[in-house]
Amino acid sequence: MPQDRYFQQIETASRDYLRAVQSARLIQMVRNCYENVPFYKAKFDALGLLPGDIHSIDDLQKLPFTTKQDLRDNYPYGLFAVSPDRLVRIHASSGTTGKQTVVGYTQEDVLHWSEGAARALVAAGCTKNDYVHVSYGYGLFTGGLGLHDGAALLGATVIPVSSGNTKRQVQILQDFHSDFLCCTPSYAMFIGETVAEMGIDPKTLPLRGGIFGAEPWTPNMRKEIERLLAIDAHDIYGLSEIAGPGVSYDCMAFDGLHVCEDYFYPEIVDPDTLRSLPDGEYGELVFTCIGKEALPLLRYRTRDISALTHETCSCGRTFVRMHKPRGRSDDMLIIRGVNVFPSQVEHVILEQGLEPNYQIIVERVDNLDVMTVMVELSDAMFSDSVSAIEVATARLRNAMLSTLGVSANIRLVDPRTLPRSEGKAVRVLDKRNVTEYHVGAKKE
Ligand code: DLL
Repeated sequence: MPQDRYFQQIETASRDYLRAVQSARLIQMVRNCYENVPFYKAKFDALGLLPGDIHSIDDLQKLPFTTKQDLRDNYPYGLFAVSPDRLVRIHASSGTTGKQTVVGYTQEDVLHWSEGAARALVAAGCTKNDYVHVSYGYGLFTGGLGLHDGAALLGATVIPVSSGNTKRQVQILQDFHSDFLCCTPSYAMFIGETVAEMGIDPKTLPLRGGIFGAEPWTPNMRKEIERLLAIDAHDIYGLSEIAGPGVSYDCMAFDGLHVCEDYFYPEIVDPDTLRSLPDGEYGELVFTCIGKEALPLLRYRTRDISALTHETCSCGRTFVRMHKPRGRSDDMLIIRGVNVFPSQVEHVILEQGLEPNYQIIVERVDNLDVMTVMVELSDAMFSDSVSAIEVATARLRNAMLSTLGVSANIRLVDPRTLPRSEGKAVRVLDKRNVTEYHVGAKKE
């Protein structure tokens, strides 16, 4: 019988108990920030705020926000609260331009982060008897080492494959008896397609589940991965500034992601007014680290758009749940004045029975924004008549217009012709200002 939870007592604690833990940790965190990070001392001074003004988690809203720009302005180590002798790890989130965001961890921080990842694995049904195949990239990106350390803490057997060489991944899945696969959802799709290409029946693979995250993915994409790999596909969320994968995770109820709120306290705010929003309302997700030593961020604006619910989940966990992030306030495309999230485009594609292998290209022609959505045909559709493909193109064009409120050129392309990704999928080519970014994470 697999264990229900990694840390039963805290994951099912009463709300009162959780609030007591959160309050005690916040008070300590605020002191750490004020005493050890000149950036926060200056912010507190400007607000006329002292650590002693924070008595409980209810005082959170008195605290200043922190942004990615603040991290960049203090590059690389300016917001760290500990001396180098206490640091045991550095990570960074990659960028296509500009400076990376550099983050650091003490031994204790790595332990808390690993615990988040271990909780995610257990929530997906993983046990210490399982083999965990990690195909997230290892390196400055937190995916590989995050799931690696989480699986090791659980006592499972880690297979640290990293990403790339997809046929070899499939061979390892088969030969090494991998029970759980950890990678981005787009790479899971690619691995699933490769399984099919290699003529392997996915049901013959030992694989039982997958822990997929690092980019937004729709419920339909989950179904597709589950079909391709004959597994349960679980979501895991995180961001390097807070703790890499394991900040939140979904359980067997698949009804939102449980936030490890004993370490990372979430809020939803209106991105324009910064006013706190109640349960159920979508806005920008903000996290305050309440158990972190090296980089104790206060009210960090993630730019991810989500909503919270404090209702107890049917799985019994009491941790607040966040809705699947539906995009970012900064990956939102504005096409002829209309806000478009790449995840909405994906949703429409899947609704039309097409494959979630797509790319969105935005250009400016004669001062007008033009959006082209390229979608790969499945092998079955590829062999359809030209007129059937024309009908599918027209249907998709109409569906895009009615859902997004803006028209898009549709190009259905041959199977396996769009670039595949071993990490986060590059979904958007915005040629208007010549930047290229990932769904879910604008890389600057
Ligand atoms: O992507 C950490 C991670 C690794 C999470 C492996 C899950 C699995 P960053 O590179 O700093 O960290 O990117 C963080 O990715 O703000 C979101 O926009 C996006 N993101 C991460 N997980 C999810 C998810 C890692 N499950 C940024 N769903 C975040 C949607 C996600 N978006």
